[in-house]
Amino acid sequence: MSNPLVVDIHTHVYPPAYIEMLRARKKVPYIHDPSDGGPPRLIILASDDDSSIPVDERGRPVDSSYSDIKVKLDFMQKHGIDCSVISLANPWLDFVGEEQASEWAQKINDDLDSTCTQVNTTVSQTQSARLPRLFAFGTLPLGAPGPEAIADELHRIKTLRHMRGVIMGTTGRGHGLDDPGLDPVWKALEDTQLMLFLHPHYGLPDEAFGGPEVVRRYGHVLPLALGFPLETTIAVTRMYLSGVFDRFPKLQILLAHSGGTLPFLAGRIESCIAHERTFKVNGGTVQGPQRGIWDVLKTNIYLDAVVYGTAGMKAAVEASGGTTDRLLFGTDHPFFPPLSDEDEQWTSVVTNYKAINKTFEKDGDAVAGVLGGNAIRILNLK
Ligand code: 5CU
Repeated sequence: MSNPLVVDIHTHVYPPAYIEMLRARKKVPYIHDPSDGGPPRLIILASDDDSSIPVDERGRPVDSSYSDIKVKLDFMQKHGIDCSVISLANPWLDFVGEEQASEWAQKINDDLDSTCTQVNTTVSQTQSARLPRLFAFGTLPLGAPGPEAIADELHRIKTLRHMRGVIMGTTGRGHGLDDPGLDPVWKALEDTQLMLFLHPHYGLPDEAFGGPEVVRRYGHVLPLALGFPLETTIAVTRMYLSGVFDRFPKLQILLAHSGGTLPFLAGRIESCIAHERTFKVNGGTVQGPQRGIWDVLKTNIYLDAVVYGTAGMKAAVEASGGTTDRLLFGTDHPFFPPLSDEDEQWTSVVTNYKAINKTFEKDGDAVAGVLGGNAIRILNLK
């Protein structure tokens, strides 16, 4: 089989204007420029802003790979990636207040769309590309005064040429994804048929890991390896429990990091619901979800293949109803760069390539689908 097309659907950017907004801030999320002229520090997670650590050493270094699209294109070339669906990185516009949320969302979305136009036009003029190089997931003004403004931006995003969906965190408008106030947003997502890329940022409270001292001891391992996937699992489970998928059966949701732990826990969630049957909402009793969780997984959920191992990959396929058609390759660039400066392929990316090849080694069509064919079909990347 000829080389399959490779599409990266999990790859982030901070456009330069967003970087400057973070640089102007002094509380999380912010960028700090060390006084010794060392690389700027990205302090976005609550656990990054640890007052027992000098501010010059907090968080992680942030270099041009976060904001310069040329660096992303070099990364794509080095890793054999034909096309990337870029999205704003966390924490998106979650912290932007109601006066400015819509303005910032429009600015970021227009900026991403025009970056795609510029790159795709240049590439098509100079090289024989097998696919346009870039598409994008937009961002939402979740802090806007009402959900209607979010729905309006979704309808506007739908008109932008390279937008194929939107990325969103797990808190919604601040009350979680079972908030009935989000119904206009779910409706707009259904109406536009834009993909919702659901991505974690907040993790779990330090206490879940044994307190701040324990979190500090192990750097980013506990928040990123465990906090992020559990956050996603909790968010989508709350959506499911509150009947969002009953009310909006046409939602299309791509879950980051292969659904967190949802593929593994779906059976347990189903069993616990069967033993509870009804829930208490606003002092009354309501029925639990009408649709089964396996049906939702097969109909409404897509999973990225950013899971770094065959066990997670197999769980993702199993949870998708035994098909590889809903699994999509991603890199998480620019997060998880190599620790050394060597000019080599990133271990984080190579590990995911290997996991895909090893899991589906006897099935070339499955490999081709997961690497790019599924994304091209599902997101219409032509
Ligand atoms: O693992 C990831 O996706 C990420 C991410 O997106 N943002 C971040 O701060 N760390 C890891």
